[in-house]
Amino acid sequence: TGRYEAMWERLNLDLDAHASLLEVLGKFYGDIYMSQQGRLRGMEYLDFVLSEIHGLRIQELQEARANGRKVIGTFCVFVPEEIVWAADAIQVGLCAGAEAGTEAAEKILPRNTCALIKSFVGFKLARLCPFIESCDMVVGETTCDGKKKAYEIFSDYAPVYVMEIPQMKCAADRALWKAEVLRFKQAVEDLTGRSITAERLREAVVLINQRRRALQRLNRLRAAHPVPISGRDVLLINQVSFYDDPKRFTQKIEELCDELEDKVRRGEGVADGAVRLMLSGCPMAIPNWKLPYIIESSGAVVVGEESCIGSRNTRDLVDESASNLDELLDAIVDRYMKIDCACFTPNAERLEHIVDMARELNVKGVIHYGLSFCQPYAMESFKVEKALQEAGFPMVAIETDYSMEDVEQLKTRVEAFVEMV
Ligand code: BJ8
Repeated sequence: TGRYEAMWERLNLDLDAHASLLEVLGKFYGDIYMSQQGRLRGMEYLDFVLSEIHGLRIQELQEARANGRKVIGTFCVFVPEEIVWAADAIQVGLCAGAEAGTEAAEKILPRNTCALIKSFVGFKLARLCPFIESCDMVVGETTCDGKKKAYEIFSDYAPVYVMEIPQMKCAADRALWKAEVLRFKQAVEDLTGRSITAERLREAVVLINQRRRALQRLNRLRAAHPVPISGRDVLLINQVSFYDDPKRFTQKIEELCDELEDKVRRGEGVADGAVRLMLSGCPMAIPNWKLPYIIESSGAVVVGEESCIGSRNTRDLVDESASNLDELLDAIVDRYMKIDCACFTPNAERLEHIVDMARELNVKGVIHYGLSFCQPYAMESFKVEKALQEAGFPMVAIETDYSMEDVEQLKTRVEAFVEMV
């Protein structure tokens, strides 16, 4: 880490607190990831990317900025990434999965705010995140009330731009969303000084679709018995997809999938005899690996994530057949309108997707994951449970945050569920 210290100092990080964060993260990663048996060759790339999380990738962003490119940070899969790449800017998903900084966050936010929100505010206030410090624009969105109001506060500390997200899916909502996509396009063009042409937008659509296709392929391979890859490895892959270079990442995941295909052909898997479970609910931002680790230490294996850091972000592609700028923008608008976040009402398609996934992946049960104080997902979990029950899948709802205090308690609940299904 010595060679990056000057860069972190330039980014105004709190060097001591940052050093302890990296130390904790490294230890946590060792326990949860490196301890797995028969690790896939393809995961070496992910190990490398993670070991360089605040190093090499930040250096790349800094170099890009020195060459005049802009960096745009996001917290939600609603932000149309294609627009950002088409303006030759770089999009990074900002992590919000660790407890560090919570104390600072609670000085300007209510304590009963979900951990994800406290985390992104806390990382900024405690000067721990080189990604936020590398951003020329941070995009917020009007999804849940917590985030919506937190961006107002956050805008005192970072260059925040807020997109309005519709709450329903009628024609008027689509029109609102289209207007918002156009307004965002203008904002990105203003920031970068580049105008988005049909040609560049199409290239960006293909670039991001390719990444989604690679992740779809990965998810399909998990339908195999036994499953060829652990759930926590796939979670990490999904998390890294938000901040790694998309082209390089896609190529590495395709290689990993080749390896998995061979494994499936040979009938090899991880966790032989483990109970197949699926996760559904709130996103697990990096480095939030708590629940999958607990599940996979309790005689089960996670074979799917119905989540924004999971299939909700990869399921739908943008139609590539559009021939001009307007059509491409419409295709983008339509693709993002399909997102079935619990912030929508009604949100029946999410229930269908969950049941379909449970069937396709042949799971024994579903664990619904809610972050404490997250109302949209907590409310919706009742409907999810009912839909799953009717389809013959048992579900347990687990609510937690990022602290490690409840690990034993969660383990007991997960073990009881694994035994029951
Ligand atoms: S599209 S899931 S990424 S909003 S956990 S902050 S909902 S109180 S994250 Fe999300 Fe976009 Fe929807 Fe996906 Fe609020 Fe709940 Fe916290 Fe949440």
